[in-house]
Amino acid sequence: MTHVHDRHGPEARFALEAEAKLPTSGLEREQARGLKLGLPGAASIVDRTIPTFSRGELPHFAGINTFLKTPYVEDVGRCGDYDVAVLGAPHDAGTTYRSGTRFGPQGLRRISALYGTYSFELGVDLRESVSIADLGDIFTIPGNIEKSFDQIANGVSHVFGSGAFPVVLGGDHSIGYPTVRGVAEHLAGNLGIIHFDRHVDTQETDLDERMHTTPWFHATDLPNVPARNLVQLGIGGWQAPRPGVKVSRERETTIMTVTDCVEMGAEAAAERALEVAWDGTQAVWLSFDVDCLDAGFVPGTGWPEPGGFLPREALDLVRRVSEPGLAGMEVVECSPPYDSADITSLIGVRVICDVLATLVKNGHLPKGGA
Ligand SMILES: [Mn+2]
Repeated sequence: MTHVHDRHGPEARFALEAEAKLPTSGLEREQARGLKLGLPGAASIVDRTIPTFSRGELPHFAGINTFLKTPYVEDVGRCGDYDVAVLGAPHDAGTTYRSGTRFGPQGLRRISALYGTYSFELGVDLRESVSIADLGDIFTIPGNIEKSFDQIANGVSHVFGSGAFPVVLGGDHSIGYPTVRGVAEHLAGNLGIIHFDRHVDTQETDLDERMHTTPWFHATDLPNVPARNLVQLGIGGWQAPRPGVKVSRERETTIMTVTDCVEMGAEAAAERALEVAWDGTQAVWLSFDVDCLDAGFVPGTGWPEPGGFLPREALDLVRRVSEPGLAGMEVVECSPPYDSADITSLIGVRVICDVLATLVKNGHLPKGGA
């Protein structure tokens, strides 16, 4: 139906063909809503889709920064009306070196304004395919890790129970325990975990508390979250504490270093990760710590570590493991006070967008099928 010449690269050719098939009805709805709520533009404005008050995506530097400028849904009782619900977990009481991840949700939302809803290579326009709500943030309790855990577990449980796909904006990695708890309580079967990180995060306590070095010890103590279904990609360097390594050995988690993933190749590495996480499980949780990337790409994080993934390697892997059945995801350890030119938040948002678009491509979103 659409003629595209064959001198393009193969991926570009796919992209050009895919774009021709995407609808524009979502954009038209957004423009009509903008004119209704934001008044028609001044008489001198030639493009009559432009309102007087910015409503929706444009211009990228204007507006209130919800995630991807999606609607702020203040009534969390309505989150089940959406395919995807974004919620912040602004918690950094679990950090053991640099803090600041309490501002992670703000940083991620702020730079998400730079993104459109369309991915060229993936051939997906999120605006046309899924409804996304931004629920704002969980009320965490500064200085009280356990109460914050209970709040985060409540929030994630509510979202997952509503049928929306939860996207959690961290927060330090200690939130991995309550997020998993909030999902697992809904499942009759088991939950697997795919975890991107430089650090194992499997020790029982750190500095006498359940810090961001400990989420998977406690998550895999839950009755339906077997440690054998925890797979960790990108681990390595000088910050993987020995107590956690010991636990990984005892509990038979699966670890893949950066070298493992690169030398096996992304396809084989992702296949291994999926085999482990999906062995006998009903659903899988995706936990992405931005520090799985080389420190040069993520200055805004709690424990930057040289030698991690390149952004394109991590993005390739994360897309490959975004299979139907994913229960939800979190992006953690983004610490804007230490960031430079928003680049750490930028990659965090990119991971979320790539996962969502991949889930659209493979039919897991919108809920109930396309
Ligand atoms: Mn980490």
